[in-house]
Amino acid sequence: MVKWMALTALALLIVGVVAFPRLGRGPAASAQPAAAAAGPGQVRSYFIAADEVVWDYAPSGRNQVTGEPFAHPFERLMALPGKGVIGPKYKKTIYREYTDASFTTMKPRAPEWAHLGFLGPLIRAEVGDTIKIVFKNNGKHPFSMHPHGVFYEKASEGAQYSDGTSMNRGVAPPGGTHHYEWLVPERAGPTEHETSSALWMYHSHVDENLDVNAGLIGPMVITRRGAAKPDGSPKDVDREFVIGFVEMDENFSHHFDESIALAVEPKSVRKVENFAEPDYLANLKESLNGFIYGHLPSPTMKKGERVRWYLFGSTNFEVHAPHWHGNTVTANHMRTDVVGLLPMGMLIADMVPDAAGTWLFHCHTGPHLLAGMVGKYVVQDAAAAAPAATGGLN
Ligand SMILES: [Cu+2]
Repeated sequence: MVKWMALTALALLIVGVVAFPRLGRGPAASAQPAAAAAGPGQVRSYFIAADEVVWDYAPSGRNQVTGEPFAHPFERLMALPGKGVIGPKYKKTIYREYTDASFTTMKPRAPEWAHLGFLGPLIRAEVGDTIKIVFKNNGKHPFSMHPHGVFYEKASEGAQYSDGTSMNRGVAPPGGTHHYEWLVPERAGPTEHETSSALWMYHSHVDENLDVNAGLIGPMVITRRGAAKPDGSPKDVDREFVIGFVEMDENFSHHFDESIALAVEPKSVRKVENFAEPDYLANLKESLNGFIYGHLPSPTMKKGERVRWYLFGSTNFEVHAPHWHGNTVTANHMRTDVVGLLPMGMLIADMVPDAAGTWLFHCHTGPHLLAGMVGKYVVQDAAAAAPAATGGLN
């Protein structure tokens, strides 16, 4: 009996030694470590294409902050068509959401998300979920979707570089499709000291500068496990806004030549590399989600609501200082009304507005404000009807 028990114990020990590494640590498990990293949450599917568009940074042709025609020479340089400049319209490639893998019907963007502008669709998940994306490249260059924060295998990284293997890491050729699978483990969500949701981004990372300056960038919000409504948004927040302080260097976009062709006098547009020359600056767009000089569809909320602002920067040489007039926020546990964004930096600011009115929201970096990095947000009295669809020019 003792001998049998000893043999059984020995057998269990051997099985344990052999089997245990397969569960989490041995070579056999390395093909799918992600399953253990995420959790038994939902699969959230998205169908996203890279589409070519002509984007207008200032569609009304007027300064929507002053309410006047563009007058200052710098405003005119940035926002009006004319001799030697391209004007407010540029050829771009942006991420757009579709209803299914046929990519025939675009998914309508809800009115309260009109402020996203040229940003890609908001991808949402809760910790424990899996994000699956079918990506269709309708552009003329190879493009990808490279995510920040979430867990991915190489095939879902969206960036090609030498690491000793030759596999495709998630780049779709022109006309091609790629399937991404991103897992959402705890480390993709907020820490216990943060708000109930975390902000990330995704962007194309084939020729990163040219791709992002072409327009391929979008937001992703991950909500703490158990803290999300069915749509993935945090339960403890009434209203969310995503604002990219997006400096688009159109001089370094895939589409610069095509954009020059949109100018009223294409032959008069000079290509220069000196950052300080007006011909260069005219194509350095300091935008909020692709809008300049007050054209951002105004984020609209009610007094007393729990409002979450998700802010991020883009990929050029830039430092932004988002500033709210009229109300304050809590960001990084600090009460403030100015925050800072480094290139591709991400930040969450929570606001419970107590001052009703239409207020400025702008970058406090002087040259950026001059170049049009300014919009407005609206706080309605609590008794007002539901906030109207934000049409932009209010
Ligand atoms: Cu700025």
